[in-house]
This record gives sequence, structure tokens and C-alpha cells, in this order.
Amino acid sequence: MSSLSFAVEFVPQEAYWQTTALGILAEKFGFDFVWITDHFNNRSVYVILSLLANYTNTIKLGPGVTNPYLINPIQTASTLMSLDNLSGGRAILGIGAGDKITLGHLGIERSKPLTAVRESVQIFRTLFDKGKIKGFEGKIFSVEKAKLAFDKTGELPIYIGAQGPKMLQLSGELGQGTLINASHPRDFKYAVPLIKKGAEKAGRTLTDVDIGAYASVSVAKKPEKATKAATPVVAFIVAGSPPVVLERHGISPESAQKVSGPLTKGDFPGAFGAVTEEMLESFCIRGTPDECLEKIKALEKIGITQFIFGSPIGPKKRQSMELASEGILPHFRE
Ligand code: F42
Repeated sequence: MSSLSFAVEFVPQEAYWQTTALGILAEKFGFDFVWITDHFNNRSVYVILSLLANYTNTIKLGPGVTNPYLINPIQTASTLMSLDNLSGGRAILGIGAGDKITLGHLGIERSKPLTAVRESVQIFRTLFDKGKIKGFEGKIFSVEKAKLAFDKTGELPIYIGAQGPKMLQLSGELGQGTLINASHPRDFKYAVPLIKKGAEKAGRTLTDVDIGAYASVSVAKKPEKATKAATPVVAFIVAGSPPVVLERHGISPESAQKVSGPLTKGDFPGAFGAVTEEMLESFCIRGTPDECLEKIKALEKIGITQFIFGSPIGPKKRQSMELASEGILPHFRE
């Protein structure tokens, strides 16, 4: 029997009622978690999460992922504990380094990201479990004393968004889970041993960490429609991938430049037209429910314990979630 759980990721760009309706459907279709991405230019992650907490009953929900630079960890802890109360103990917290370029535009230097995430998780865990923290002296954050006037309701697990080798190890060491932004077995074969190493360093095992594949997915009845929906997302992933990741997938800097060059000039047809089959294979799980099923099974064999249907999900999110709920999820639940 499989222990794989399933999640959806929503980017809160649509009207509030639309994301809320999708969250209600995700619960109805049997997904276990909903992660809302956190980018300040989109609608507020916590406004959407509050609505979802109000209109759903069982699905777990949280920011996937917030960062310690834009919002102080003390405030994030207070907000998550409030969400936990509002949702009856269903809050989950995803934390990561944050997007370096976006933070830079705001005049915020993303210095020592590993240290910032480590200290944040320490602050979160202490506040979640004890309701107060005193005399915390980190390199980035220090807290003389902070006490919350209320308790959390549930467990409030902390997931660390990680790609780099040290961040992956940190997630194994400190997190209840890891969220890995990737879709291909190659990336997870790289990540899982690092998470294991971090877990062992802390006297834990891999079974203590819920390893999430935060994948780009496009499910459709017709494979060509799945590919069409996946192509713009893959173009942005290629443009944002560090050279080490492109190299891992055998994508040359020249072919990546054919995508990122037009993209930076706003030439979307040019960029999308330069997306190759190799790029689509490396950065997205796409196709019919049966095709996606096989790829998800392969990730489970590597050690993934949570599979997240991330953007685009499919040509039409509602239909794609329904296709997944009928043609994918049941295979892991018999
Ligand atoms: N970012 C967002 O802004 N919003 C989101 O909604 C979001 C979702 C998301 C979901 C899953 C996921 O995996 C990532 C997601 N991200 C999101 C991106 C995330 O915020 C990070 O930008 C992304 O994960 C990249 O981070 P990384 O894990 O690759 O870590 C980077 C910062 C890194 O450099 N890591 C190094 C490593 O080896 O892991 C560590 C570098 C290091 O050791 N630094 C030292 C330190 O103390 O920090 C300092 C070294 C020195 O010289 O000072």
C-alpha cells in the first residue's frame, strides 16, 4: 500500500472566489494538501488561506513557500498559528530562501539564506511548541523575548523549500518536510540522499521527513493539449534555472538562451517556440492521466512521499484536478 499523499499548488492571481472554489474542489477530489505560493505581487497568500480555511473542512493548507526576508519569522509564526486556529488544526508552513531577484528589486539583500532559513525554523518551532521564545541569539535574527497570547490547534508541520545541496540537508535536519521544486527523477535522485544525510546528522531517519515533489504538472485527456499548457511554464523554468540544473538535464546554455533571451524582451511566442522536447521532459510531468501516473510512480520509488500538482496543473485546472482524482490518485489508495 502506497503512503504517497497528494497536493495542489495554486498561484493566487485569479479572483478570490476562483481560488477558493478550486480549493473546495481539491478537497472534494481527495487531495490532502493545498499549497499557495507567496509572491508579494500576487494576491495575499494569507487572505486566500483564510478564505480556504473557512470554506473547507479537511484539506491541509499553507504558504508554499514564504521567506524570512520580507516578513519577520515572529510575525509568520503568529500568522500561521492564527491560520491553524481558524482551520481547526490544518495549517502547514512552507518556508524557503525567497526569490533573490524579486527581493533585490525591493532593496532587500538575500544574505546568508541558509542561516536565515535555519534560524527561522528554530524560531517557528519554539513558538509553535512553547508559545514563547526568550534569549534567541542568531546571526540574522535575535529575539529578546516574545510570547503569544494563544496556542496553536494542531501539529503545524514545517516544510523547507529546497534545491541547493545545503538547503536540502537542512530540510532533512530540521524540517517535518521538504518541498523540492522539480519534476524529473534525476533531480530527486540528487535530492533524496542529501535529505537523508541531513536527517542522519540530527539523529533522525528519512521516514521523519515528508519529501514533497513540487512538480510542474499538466494533465489532459489529449497529450497535445497537456503540452500546450505546459510550454509557457517550462519556458519560465528554463529561464530561471541555475546552470548546474540545466547541465544536470543536458540542456546547453545556448538552447536555454534561445528561451530566456526572447522572454526577457517580452517576446513570448519566440520564447515558447524555442522550448524543446528535452526541456519539457526535464521540467514537467505532462500527458494523459495514465502517462502522468507512470511518472509519479517512478518518483515514489525514489522516495517521494508527497506529490504536488503544481502549475499549470493542466489546460483547465478544474478538469485536470478531476482527471487526476479519477485516474491517478486511486492507484495509490487501493
Ligand atoms: N519562492 C518564492 O519566493 N515564493 C514561492 O512561493 C516559492 C515556492 C517554492 C516552492 C518550492 C520550492 O522548492 C521553492 C520555492 N520557492 C519560492 C523558491 C525558494 O524561495 C528559493 O528561492 C529556492 O528554493 C532556491 O533556494 P535554494 O534551496 O537553492 O537555496 C539557495 C538560496 C542557496 O544558495 N542554497 C545553498 C545550498 O547549498 O543549498 C546554500 C548557500 C549557503 O550555504 N549560504 C550560506 C548561508 O549561511 O546562508 C552563506 C554563504 C556565504 O558565503 O555567505
